[in-house]
Amino acid sequence: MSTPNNLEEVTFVMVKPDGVSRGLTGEVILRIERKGLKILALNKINMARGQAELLYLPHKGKSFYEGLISFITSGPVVIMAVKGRNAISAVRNLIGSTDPVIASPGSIRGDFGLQVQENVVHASSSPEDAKRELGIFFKGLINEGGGDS
Ligand code: RTP
Ligand code: MG
Repeated sequence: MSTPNNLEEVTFVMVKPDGVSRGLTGEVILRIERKGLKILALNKINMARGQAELLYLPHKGKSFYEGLISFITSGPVVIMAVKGRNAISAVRNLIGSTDPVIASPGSIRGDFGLQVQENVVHASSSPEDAKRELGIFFKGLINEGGGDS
């Protein structure tokens, strides 16, 4: 986890198919907004396999990669661009550790998950990842300045 540095950042957040089908989209949005972060853009999509492969390119070749691609394309997801002070670290703290069993109670995964793959939410883990991931799903938003209200 990087040290807070007072940067205004935009991060990519997604409610995964398990979170959407369980009706947890509102809960995730509530926690993001309650924290003081702003949702710049939001969309409900069925992720194409090509988009999933781009999103999870850093995991290509890992044992869980194929299962992850199948899972993430198995049903609708809700994608968001989220802005605020140190938004990347702030959202990672809100969502908790990858494995919901280990994730702290009070975090989204800690409160709502039990499976490492079906762990409710995704969020970018570094400025480089945020830029890359936003570029896949919200092309133009950053360079155009985004809607800031
Ligand atoms: P995410 O990218 O979804 O926000 O999650 P993360 O950074 O906490 O975890 P990451 O290491 O990037 O892994 C991406 C997603 O792959 C699934 N996974 N399964 N079976 C496994 O051991 C395993 N490890 C990871 C999870 O859905 C994880 O969120
Ligand atoms: Mg990750």
